[in-house]
Amino acid sequence: MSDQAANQPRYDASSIKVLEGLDAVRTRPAMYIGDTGLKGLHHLVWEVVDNSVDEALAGRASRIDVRVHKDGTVSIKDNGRGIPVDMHESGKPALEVILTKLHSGGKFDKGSYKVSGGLHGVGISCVCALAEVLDVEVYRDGKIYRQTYMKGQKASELKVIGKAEGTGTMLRFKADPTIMEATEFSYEILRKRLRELAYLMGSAKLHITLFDERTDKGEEFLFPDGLVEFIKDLNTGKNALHKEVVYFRREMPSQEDPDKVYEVEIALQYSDAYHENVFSFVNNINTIEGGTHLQGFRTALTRALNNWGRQEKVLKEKDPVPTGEDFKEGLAAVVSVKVPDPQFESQTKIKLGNREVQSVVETVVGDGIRTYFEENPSTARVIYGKALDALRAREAARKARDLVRRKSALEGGGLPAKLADCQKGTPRDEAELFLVEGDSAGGTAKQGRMSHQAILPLRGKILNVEKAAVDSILDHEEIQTIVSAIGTGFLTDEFETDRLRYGKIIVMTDADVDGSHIRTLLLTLFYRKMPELVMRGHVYVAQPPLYLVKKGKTERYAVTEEEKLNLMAELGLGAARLEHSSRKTWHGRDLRKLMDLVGRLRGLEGRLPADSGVPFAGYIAEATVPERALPAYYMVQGGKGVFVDTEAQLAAALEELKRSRGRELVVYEGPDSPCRREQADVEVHALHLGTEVQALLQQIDGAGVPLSWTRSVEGESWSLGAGDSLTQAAATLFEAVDLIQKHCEKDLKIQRYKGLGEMNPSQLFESTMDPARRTLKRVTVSDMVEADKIFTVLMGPEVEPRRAFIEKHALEATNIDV
Ligand code: 0RA
Repeated sequence: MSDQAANQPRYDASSIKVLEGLDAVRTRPAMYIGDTGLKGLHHLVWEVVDNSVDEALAGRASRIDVRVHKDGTVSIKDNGRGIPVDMHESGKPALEVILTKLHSGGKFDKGSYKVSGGLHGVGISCVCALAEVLDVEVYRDGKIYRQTYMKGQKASELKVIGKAEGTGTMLRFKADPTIMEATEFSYEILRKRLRELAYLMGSAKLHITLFDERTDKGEEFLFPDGLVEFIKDLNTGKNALHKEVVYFRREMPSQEDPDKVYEVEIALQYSDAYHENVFSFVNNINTIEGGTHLQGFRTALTRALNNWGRQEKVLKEKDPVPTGEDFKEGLAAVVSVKVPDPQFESQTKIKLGNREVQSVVETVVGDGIRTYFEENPSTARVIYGKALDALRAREAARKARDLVRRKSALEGGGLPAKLADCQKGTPRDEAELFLVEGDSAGGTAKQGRMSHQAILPLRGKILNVEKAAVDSILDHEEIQTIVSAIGTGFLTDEFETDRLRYGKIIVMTDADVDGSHIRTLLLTLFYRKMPELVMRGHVYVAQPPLYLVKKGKTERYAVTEEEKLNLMAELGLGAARLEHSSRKTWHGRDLRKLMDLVGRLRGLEGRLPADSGVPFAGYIAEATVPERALPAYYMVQGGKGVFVDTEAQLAAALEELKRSRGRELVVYEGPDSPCRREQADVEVHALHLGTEVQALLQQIDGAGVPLSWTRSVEGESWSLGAGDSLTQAAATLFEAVDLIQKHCEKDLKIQRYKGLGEMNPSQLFESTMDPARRTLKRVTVSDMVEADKIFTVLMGPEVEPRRAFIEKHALEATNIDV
């Protein structure tokens, strides 16, 4: 980034007005971008991307390249028309108006078919307002234009900096940390949305790429078949009932206002799965709560299918008619609509409210399905057959359930014999049900529990509901037991929240492969057959400890590896004392804090450029006193490395070297360099950790360490020991911390638990069940697409994708479900 401080903005009357506009964004960021956390941060990216998408929708752009840079900036580059740079009537370049004026619609409105936004659509000026630095490049008229802004004000004039081949826009920015709580972009968040966009924009053939320089990871998203590919992706690993994805798209003018045009795009395919998987979008935004468009789709689908059934006499006069519920089984569908003036129902704006959209979608889907079935009768036949099966299974299930109810009414109470219920009269919200792996751990839990806690021991693995039909699920004894203990009944249409008997349902399994399998099976049951339980946050996973750390009479549990290390420090430190030759000493909590800071500082070593050979201790020793500013570059020449503080100094050093060589230099700048390292005259490594390291150094200084600690200084030393006696000496703080770590491990007893069964009742209670001491993980379904994919791959019929998935995610596999 250049020119950052070069030109201070001029304040004439008009620019003051502009500033007022963007000031509003800076004082109330949440009003414009939702929040200042991760969501808001990425909202800034979507704001820019939406503009590029608009160019693509107008048929003027075919690529969007998103890149997260090492310096924490993100850049979005497209090959659209480029933001106009000519003079606006205000006497400023149009670009400047667009970047500094809130909602600079009007003159710059890009015509009738701007459909993106709705949720986004606050304008790129908001991005400019909330960026510490924003660089913009416009490629237009054969020239490259460039300008820099800081916190919403221009920091340089618009300049031509070179010749351009095509047209387009590149915006690169860093969020302003004085306003935004989150400033680090997440690859996963970017990936998920860009992929979705590429599917939704498929028919416009938009090519999207994402690259993350921090990890050298990148992906391309190009789905010319759009929603059809989206559906194929959703159905990976499932057995499709018909080969071709049903697809149609239509534009419909509004009845009231013929200038308003709606666009409806639908893709669907049935598989032999037992659940549905439906996604809906309005103007490319995922409406997770659905709305009128989805309602229209469901109504029309049910009606069109039953009309076909009657017409073809597959459905006889007196037969029971399949309902919407029956047509859901095995359905994967994407409903994407473009609405010129979307109205969203709730605050969170994820449910479409426009009434007229329902009838528009009904018409399009009704016509579309009818035509499709006329042309593809065999597809209609299998889909209808599947719905009839679902109907019969539902009937059979109802009869079976009635039987079970009658039976349990006869037997009294109706609660399973294995259930050790909580005390009568416990308020429901306080009541907890533990589903425990194995009879033996179940027994232990029963002995250790409190009166508001119920225990249901489970024997072995429950049925995989992903693969089973409704009647066999109902026949499964273990599932019957679980469902009747919970009280609600199951299978969406039979589910009654009011009959829920516990506020928390807690899955408690061993921390091993079997345990994780049993946990996944249980969560599949809840997620698929009683999704309300998950949505309403009633389902939890217990966190049994992996370790017991003991010192003398003190016993503490650790759920994770990291917790174990912290505990070892905490308990092991005991009377340990660290002393500097200046007589300053640290012990107890102060010592722990110092060790933690030094540990975190060391953790940063691994994030220096891998091939740079920068000596970490040497880098730290360069820190200035007292600001702790750090050099920005490491330059290696003839095998000798030197640190260089600033870009200007680097330029001077390179210039000097060039003069002495009498020719252009070959410079190696890391693995992406065009030249081979061995051929280079000089290596230049940019060090990006400056601010992070600086912050830690300052915190360590703040812990009272003499400022000289970053270097080893003659006559200064560290010593450590316990109580009064100091027994060991170290030359540097790093060395001293190593020695203390070793000291901590003495006198500690560490026990590793292989399962719940290895604990006695009081251990199990205090580590895992006691509300005052335990940690529980609430199960959420934050990403339905990913969650569904994982469930399908892990639980579905196909072996090969499962094997590949497990290999790829060997380490995460135990945590995917929570
Ligand atoms: C205003 C008018 C025109 C295009 C744009 C803005 C525009 C903005 C962004 C932001 C990122 N990429 C963008 N691409 C274009 C219309 C330009 C014309 O009519 O020539």
